[in-house]
Amino acid sequence: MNNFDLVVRRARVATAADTFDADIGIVDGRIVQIGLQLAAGRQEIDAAGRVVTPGGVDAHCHLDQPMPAPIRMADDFDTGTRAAACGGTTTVIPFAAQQKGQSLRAAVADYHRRAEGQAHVDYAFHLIVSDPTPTVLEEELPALIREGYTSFKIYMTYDDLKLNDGQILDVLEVGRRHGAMVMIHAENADCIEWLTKRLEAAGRTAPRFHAHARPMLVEREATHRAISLAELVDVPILLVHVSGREAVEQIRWARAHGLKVFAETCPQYLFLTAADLGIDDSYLGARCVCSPPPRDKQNQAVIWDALNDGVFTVFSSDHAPFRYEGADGKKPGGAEVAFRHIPNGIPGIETRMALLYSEGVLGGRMTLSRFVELTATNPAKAFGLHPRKGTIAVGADADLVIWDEREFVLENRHLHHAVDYTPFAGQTLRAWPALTLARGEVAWDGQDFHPRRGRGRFLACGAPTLLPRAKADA
Ligand code: DUC
Ligand code: ZN
Ligand code: ZN
Repeated sequence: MNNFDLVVRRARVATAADTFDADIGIVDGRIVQIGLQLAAGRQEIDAAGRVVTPGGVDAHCHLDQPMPAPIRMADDFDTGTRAAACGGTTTVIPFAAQQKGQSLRAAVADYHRRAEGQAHVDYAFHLIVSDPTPTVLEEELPALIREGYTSFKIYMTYDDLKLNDGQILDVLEVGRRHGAMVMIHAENADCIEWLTKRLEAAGRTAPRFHAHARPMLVEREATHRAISLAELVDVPILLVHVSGREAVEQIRWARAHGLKVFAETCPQYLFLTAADLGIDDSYLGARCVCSPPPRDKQNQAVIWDALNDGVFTVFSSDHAPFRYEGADGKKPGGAEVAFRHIPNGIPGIETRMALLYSEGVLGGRMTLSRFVELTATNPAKAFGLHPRKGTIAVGADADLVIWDEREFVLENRHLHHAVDYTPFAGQTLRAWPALTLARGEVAWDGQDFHPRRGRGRFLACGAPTLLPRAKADA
């Protein structure tokens, strides 16, 4: 009789702590044994000494998020989680976004309808709080946190989402009282609007001017303000999509003062620069319009250093998928529009893991354990999914990636998202998943995607475990 449904043999297992050689025994989608010379499984996969990491946890991605017409996200839960699986990500955490005037409950119910029965890998939800009414603060948020929505994102920019400082304090207070993780998009909205109007008055509306409207100081100022507001409330925060030196300096300052400030960065700040938004007025630069914008090579180096020395806890894609051609994406209504009207965001859910593995691990910039920590273990801890997700351990879900170390030049035709471009085309990759297992099922075999809508299940999140449990309020 076989003990195991599946045995992954001769794996070079990498966790956030160690790298070691072992076989991995799987029953009912869970890891039940890790050891040498395990008994036979009903199915066997020979990893042949290749590196095996936990499946990635992409803790910041946008899928099928409602947008103002005519704009529409290209990826829904079907295509977005298909792309995730093919790129080695087995858990995604997109956002149930509250519209102003909408109840948070309604936003969550709507988002469940979009996800239900569609996903190929597991998913949890963050909440976006854009309208923190007394009902939201006192009733909806506490109840939703108890039900497994333990993180929310708030914005300091974007007219339809931004909160003022008083509202931010109110939301932070709920985070503190109920032990939730508050993610903050830190850019100063008034500075951006002031700069945008001046650029428009001067006729500077091409995509590349998006970066001129959002210089690093608008991120620095908002980052410092977010840190100060969190200090006032005495609550941990996670600053998302940090782009360069000035925000990194604020985070280092906060840490040096003993503040519990976590930070996330994304591939666009390592692999793109502002030049990708265009060096002339060509509209093609719209493909790389995202916020904060990519900076320059010096700032890329700052982000690499900060990834290694612990400033960053999480590496996410911020996948925000809009088509370039077609009227529902980067050309709203079919027109080449002024930069303020270009939907912000780039696709990256499928390329996140391979970019960091290639340039980080194989490029000699970080250890394999640090790669695992940033792409899987820490995001699982930050959002209360560890140790079920984000590690290779007995009892964890059998979400695994076997890595194939081979060199190729990335093209959009290699990818499985529903976007008509990748901003990372032309990058030389040195690795790609040879196999992705999602709860013990082959989801990607190195050549083909193995679809099963509904394989992905909703995960209720627990409390973040990056820090010791906070003391209860007296
Ligand atoms: N910026 C965001 O804040 N969210 C989605 C994409 C982007 O560029
Ligand atoms: Zn954001
Ligand atoms: Zn985002």
